[in-house]
Amino acid sequence: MAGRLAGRVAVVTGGGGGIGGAAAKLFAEEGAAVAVLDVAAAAAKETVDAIQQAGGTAIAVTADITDARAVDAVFDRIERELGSVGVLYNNAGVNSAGSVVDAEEDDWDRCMAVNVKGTFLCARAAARQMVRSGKGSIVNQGSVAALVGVANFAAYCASKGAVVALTRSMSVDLAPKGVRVNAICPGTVYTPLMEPMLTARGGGDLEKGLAMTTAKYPIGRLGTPAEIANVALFLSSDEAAFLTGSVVAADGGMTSQ
Ligand code: 1HS
Repeated sequence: MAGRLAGRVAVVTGGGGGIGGAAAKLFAEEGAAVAVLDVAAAAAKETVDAIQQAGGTAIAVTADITDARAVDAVFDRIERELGSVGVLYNNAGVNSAGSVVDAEEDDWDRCMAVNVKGTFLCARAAARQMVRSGKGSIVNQGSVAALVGVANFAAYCASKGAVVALTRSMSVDLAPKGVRVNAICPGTVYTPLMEPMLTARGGGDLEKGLAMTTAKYPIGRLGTPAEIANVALFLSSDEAAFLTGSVVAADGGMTSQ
């Protein structure tokens, strides 16, 4: 199949929906064989069914990305079933609640475990395969919350700051081995992940929270999953051959004010 990811094996974490679902479908349209990794098996299968119905190649895989053994096992399975991983989109992430004054320890731990450790573990498993084949591209999901303070989002901001720093660290280590590592910092995209935060911002009113959030974006609207997936595709493809360690804001101007 022709396309910008023709012949590649791509893994999309959190591929069961939202930005990850859009990216998995787009990567498959561009010729990749896609492993849709999601903690929710039914969601991963839904994305895979859509890819297969469109004539693409995909498998659904499930793992808790905070568990090193589970991550290593799932990447071994992907290598056996599809071949050596050439693209990883580390999209999976969770939200957090509260400022540093009222954030709960459990919430902090979960946010760090999924967003930071999960990104590290998946990157490690993928990078080992990529280094063996001498090429690869890893795209990590940062956030505008890594670049500016977002109110009542302490753990999330900290976790995404760590993802950006990890991206730069990995890019330096892996560039000589033919593996590029970049990060996207999306502004808010309306997905289920965002609903609790938006509702809390609106004092319990989701619509009000949405309006308050949209007002932060010079472009006058929130992003769409497809818009972020397009950036992930570009960074994953050879069109971005000279980009590594780049932190790409895709935020409708939110961090430029
Ligand atoms: C969740 C996503 O990474 C965006 S962080 C929240 C930024 S803002 O739109 O509420 O200012």
